Amino acid sequence: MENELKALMDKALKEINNCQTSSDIEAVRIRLLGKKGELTASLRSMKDLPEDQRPLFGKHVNEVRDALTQAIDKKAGELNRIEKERRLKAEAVDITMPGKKQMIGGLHPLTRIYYELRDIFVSMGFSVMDGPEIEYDKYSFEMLNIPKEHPARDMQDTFYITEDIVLRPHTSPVQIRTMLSQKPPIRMICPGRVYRSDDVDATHSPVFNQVEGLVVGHGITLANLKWTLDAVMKEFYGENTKTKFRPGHFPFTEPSAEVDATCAKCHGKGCGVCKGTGMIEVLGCGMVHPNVLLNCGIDPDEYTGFAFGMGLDRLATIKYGITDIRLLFENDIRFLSQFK
Ligand code: 2NL
Repeated sequence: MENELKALMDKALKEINNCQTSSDIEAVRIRLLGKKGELTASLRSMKDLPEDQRPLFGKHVNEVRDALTQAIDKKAGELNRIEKERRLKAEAVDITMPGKKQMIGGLHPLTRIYYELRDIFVSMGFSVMDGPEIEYDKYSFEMLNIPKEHPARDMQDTFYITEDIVLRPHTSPVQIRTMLSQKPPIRMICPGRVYRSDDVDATHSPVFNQVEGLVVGHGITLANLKWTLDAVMKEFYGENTKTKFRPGHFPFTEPSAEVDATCAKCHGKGCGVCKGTGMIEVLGCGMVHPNVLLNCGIDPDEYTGFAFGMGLDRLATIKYGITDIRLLFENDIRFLSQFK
C-alpha cells in the first residue's frame, strides 16, 4: 500500500509537470484530488489494512494530498501567468501606429455653388421655390411673353414631349406658378435643372442648372435690381467685385440687361478666362415685362418687379477655373475629390 501511494505520487508529479495549459492542470486536479479521484480511492482502500496501520497510512495519504495540492497550485499559477502574458501580448495595441484614413465625401461643386448662392439670397429675405421639370408650353413660353414664332420655341432648341408639354427650358415657369398662386410682395428664387436641345461640348450640355429670381412689389425699380445683384455678386465672388450692366434683350423683361462681374481668375487684370477684358458675363436680368405681370393676374399699374437668371454651371466654371462643363456631369472621382 505504501508503495502504491509512493508510485501514485511520482506519477502524479510527472503529470503535473507535463501540463501545458491551465485547462490541462485543472483536469489533472480533478482526476487526482476530486471526489472520484485516485487519492480518494487510496483513502477508501484504507479499510483493507489492519487497523493498527490505518492511522499512519491515513497520515501519509494526507501528506501526499497536501504535496500534490501544492504542486498543482504552483503549476496552475505558473501556467495562468504565462497564458495571461501571452494574451496581453496578443491583444496589445500600438498607440503610436498611424490611424486608418477614412474616405470622406464632399459636396458636388454645383451643390456648393448653389448652397452659397441660396444662403446669400435667403439672407436677403428671398424664399426658395420648386416646380416641375416637365412643364406646360404655356408656362414655359406663352405667359412669359414669348410669342409662337419666337426662335426659342423652335423644335431645334426645346425638348417637346407633346405639342403642349416640354422639358422646361428655364426655371421661369416656377415663377409664373408662384405669381399665379401668391399675391405680391413676392421675393423668391427658383433653382433647378433645365433642358435645351444642345449638342454636348466644353460649354454646352442638354441638361444644365439655373437659379432664377423674382421680386414683385409696390415701387420696385431698376435701382433695386442693380443694387441687389451687385450686392449678391460682391457676396459671392468677394467684396472687391465690380459689376457692369449692359443693355440686353429678353422677351419677358423690359428693359433688360446683361451683367458682367470682375473676373474671379485675374481680378480684373485680364486673362485667358475673361479673354483679356477683366470682366466676365455672369447673369441676365431686367424689369418684369408688364405683359408677364398681366398674364399672371398682377396689375402692372400697381406693381412692378425685377427678375434675373443665371447658369449655375457657368458660375461654377468661373469660380473654380473649370474649363470644360462636362466635368460637372461625368462624376469622375478624380475631379470631384478636389472639392472637399
Ligand atoms: C439668363 C437670363 C433671365 C429672367 C431670366 C424672368 C422670369 C419671369 C419674368 C421675367 Cl417669370 N423674367 N426671368 C429674366 C431675365 C433674365 O435669365 O441669362 N439666364 C441664364
